[in-house]
Amino acid sequence: MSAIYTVYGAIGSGSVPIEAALSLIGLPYRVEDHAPWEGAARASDLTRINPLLQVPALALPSGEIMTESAAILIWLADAFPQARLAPAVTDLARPAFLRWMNFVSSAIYALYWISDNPARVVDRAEDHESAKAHIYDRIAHCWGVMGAQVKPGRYLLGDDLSVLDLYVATASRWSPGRRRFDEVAPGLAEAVRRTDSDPRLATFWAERFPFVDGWQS
Ligand SMILES: N[C@@H](CCC(=O)N[C@@H](CS)C(=O)NCC(=O)O)C(=O)O
Repeated sequence: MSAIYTVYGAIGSGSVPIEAALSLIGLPYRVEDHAPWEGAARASDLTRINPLLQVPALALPSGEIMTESAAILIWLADAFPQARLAPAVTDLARPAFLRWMNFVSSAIYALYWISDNPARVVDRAEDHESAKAHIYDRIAHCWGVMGAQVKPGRYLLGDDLSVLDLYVATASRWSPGRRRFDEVAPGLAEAVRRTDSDPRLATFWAERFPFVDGWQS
């Protein structure tokens, strides 16, 4: 048993908000990078951690493995309340917190299983690009739905940064990209930008999801 947390992840992937949360909480952790999208052979050592061959996963000091980004983020925030990374269970913002954490996971993140490799569900290669375009339209629509209903303060759920901010700041950079996110959910843009530029995360973002030229598209 190790006293530190192990994140199974990849640069720019769904492990990024988890790594950011661990860093803000101040927990000791190490990252084991995997790139499951590079093929089953490269990813095979991930099977003992996550039989779905996906990152992120988190190995707890107890040895227990968690998968599912939203569950991991909610658990971390709840297990370490002193970091104030989620509204408490009795807080009026808690229902919205749970709602949007699950929305990002199920309505948006889950779609990348298809868009990252349309051959999983679309047989004809010539149809893959249009399948991807439809999925990106759906993702933009979902961000728009969220943008129409969430009324941020300094951050998405009010004046405190929560793991929802870390989750959205990461996922909104995936295709169709932050520029389109800002177009469809303009009311969320400023709060998300505040998370991008949080000074406590500057080194972290540079290492794990750098804002390179053209990052918004
Ligand atoms: N439901 C999972 C989705 C994880 C996921 O789709 N991860 C991507 C990387 S960001 C992945 O590992 N893709 C490889 C694959 O699905 O084959 C979660 O929320 O953690």
